[in-house]
Amino acid sequence: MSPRRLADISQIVGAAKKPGYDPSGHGTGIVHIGLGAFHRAHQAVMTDDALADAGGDWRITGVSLRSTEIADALNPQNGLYTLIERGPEGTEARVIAAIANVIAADPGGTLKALCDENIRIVTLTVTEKGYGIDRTAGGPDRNHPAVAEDLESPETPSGVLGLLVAALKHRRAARIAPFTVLSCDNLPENGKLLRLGVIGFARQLDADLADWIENNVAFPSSMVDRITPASTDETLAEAAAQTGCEDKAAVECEPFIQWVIEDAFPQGRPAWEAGGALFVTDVAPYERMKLTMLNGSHSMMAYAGFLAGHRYVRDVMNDPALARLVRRHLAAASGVMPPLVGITFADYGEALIERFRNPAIAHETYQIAMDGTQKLPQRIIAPALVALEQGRDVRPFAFATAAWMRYALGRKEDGTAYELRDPMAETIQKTVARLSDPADIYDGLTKLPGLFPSELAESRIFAAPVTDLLETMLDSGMRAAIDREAE
Ligand code: CS2
Repeated sequence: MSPRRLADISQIVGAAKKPGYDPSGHGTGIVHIGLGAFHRAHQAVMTDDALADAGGDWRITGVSLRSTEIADALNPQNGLYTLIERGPEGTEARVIAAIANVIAADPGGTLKALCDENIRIVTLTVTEKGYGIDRTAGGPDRNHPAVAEDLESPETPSGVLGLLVAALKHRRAARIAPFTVLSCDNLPENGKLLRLGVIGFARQLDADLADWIENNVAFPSSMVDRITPASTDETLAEAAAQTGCEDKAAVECEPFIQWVIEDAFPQGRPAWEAGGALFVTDVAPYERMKLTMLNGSHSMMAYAGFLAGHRYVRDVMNDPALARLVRRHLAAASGVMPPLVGITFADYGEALIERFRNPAIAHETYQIAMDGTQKLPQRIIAPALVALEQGRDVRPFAFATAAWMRYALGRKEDGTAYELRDPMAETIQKTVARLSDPADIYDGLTKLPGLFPSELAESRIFAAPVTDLLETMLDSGMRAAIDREAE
């Protein structure tokens, strides 16, 4: 007989830890947009800790803008799901009760939830491409489909900027205090960026509203960190073993968790420090460190590792030549940042190596390779430019760039095609179609809009190693390129 579906804490019969509070005693105070595995392994967990420690009406209404999959999994479970932490020494499970309900593919329902006076914070994990912000100009990106659509019909929005602005407009008119907007995506100064996007979007419609948002709404920045691979059947099987219940929304992650948040919450906030959150006045240096070191080396590993035939990050770390290149990348990345009080970059790098090596985490290189055009600017290109300006070694960044360019060709060395999974996939394909000369590929890809600043792209110091490395990757293969580079 198959086990009963998880729907109530009293059903849990396995080793999984139960929530330290009665969820029915707490109202909702947060709307979270982008209810993927990462949110369930990170902010929802810290909120669960905060509820257990300090109480409050801070449960979460989750929103999935397009897909209904997670709502179909979580709503029948009353928001309960199992978190599986996999460390080198073993696995621990706990049931999280912070999510109260899920709204899916329902813009009207989402707007209503955002207008609810009990909601004091809106958190977001919509990925880099989800915001619709022009990062170079700092404002809404009119070419983003949801932005374009919502500017046409701002009363019935369905995208991030449109929904936030419509909700703030309604709250202002109804004299309900605005919510605080907290971005939790891997973008530099994510709060500032989102603020510019929201105010810029509002300004297209109503200058008074834009001014009011500017003066009344807080957009703290935050740095988030926890390695969270996509859930698999094994995740669900582990959850069933640990809870005695069927759980279709289980997630798995590493034991490490970090959240650094700018403390600007005029309408209050959960006691997230109970889960280990660090509140600071300036998140930017923490964000830069994480994006440049963790995410930068992740992207390098993803492109080079995928093409060298490594399915998981842990396999990359078991490849001695690639592991050397990861260390080299981390060292170069730590060289382009000003010091951060209280943190030794070399120690942070060693800790990252241990995390990447975690044998219990199956994190696919193909998953990390997704959305390269959205990730490269902050992970590889900005650090490369700093290295160039400071006369430092640009080679590690050139290697990562060449690996991405090789990946952008969309076929493995045996000719098998794979999907690029990038919002610019079509443009990339058009750009590289029929190109075989590394210099032409370099030229085409560095001219994609908004990606490579011309100071970097046109510098021989950067262009020469990228095209040389790309040539080796094309002529002799990724394996040879890695081995030669690691010598
Ligand atoms: C990864 C991140 O998929 C990716 O691009 O680099 O999701 C990474 O695992 C997280 O940022 C870790 O906190």
